[in-house]
Amino acid sequence: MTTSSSETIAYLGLGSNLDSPVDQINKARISIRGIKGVTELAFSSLYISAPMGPQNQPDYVNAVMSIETTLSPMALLNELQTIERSQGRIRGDQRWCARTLDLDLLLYGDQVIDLPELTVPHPGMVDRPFVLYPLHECAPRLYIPGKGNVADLLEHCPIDGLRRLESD
Ligand code: A4P
Ligand code: MG
Repeated sequence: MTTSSSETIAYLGLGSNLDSPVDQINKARISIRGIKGVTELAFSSLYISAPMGPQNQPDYVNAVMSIETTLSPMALLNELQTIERSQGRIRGDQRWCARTLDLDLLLYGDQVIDLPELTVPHPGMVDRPFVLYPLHECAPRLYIPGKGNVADLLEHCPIDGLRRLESD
């Protein structure tokens, strides 16, 4: 939803499976809150799941954060990549390899973006339990442009071993 004050609601996917993943996610949350032009609206529980893709890597911890932002989608992506780098993210040659931190721009208002560096809604998000479950927690009535309601998508997405981590 784009509001009249040019604030846009966006949804971010956070993931980590290296170097204390829970700490990595919590640290990233604090850094995202610190971006100028970003206000946190909601933060989901943390979830743990087996890796999608190559299996010779640790389990992932994932969460979803909703924000209100005055930044453009590209400016927001740049800020997220700066945070990934600051937390030691190294991009290997292999797709879907282990990482200290992965920050994905899942949704940006109701925009559909198809640029070489940015695809929104994030490709594959509607088939991934580790995205849909935390997203549904943040916004149970959300509509994903061109895809459907998060609640309906969740109903058709097997939970596939995803577990919610108890908060302390
Ligand atoms: N890019 C394009 N669209 C976006 C977007 N909406 N958000 C571009 C963020 N980035 C976007 O990303 C490669 C390029 O995608 C960026 O330079 C950006 O310009 P990357 O983070 O370097 O590569 P990646 O994450 O390895 O690739 P990809 O295809 O984005 O992977 P995903 O979809 O992020 O999946 N298993 C579990 N259980 N949990 C996970 O979180 N994550 C992955 C990675 C694999 N397996 C997983 C999980
Ligand atoms: Mg990614």
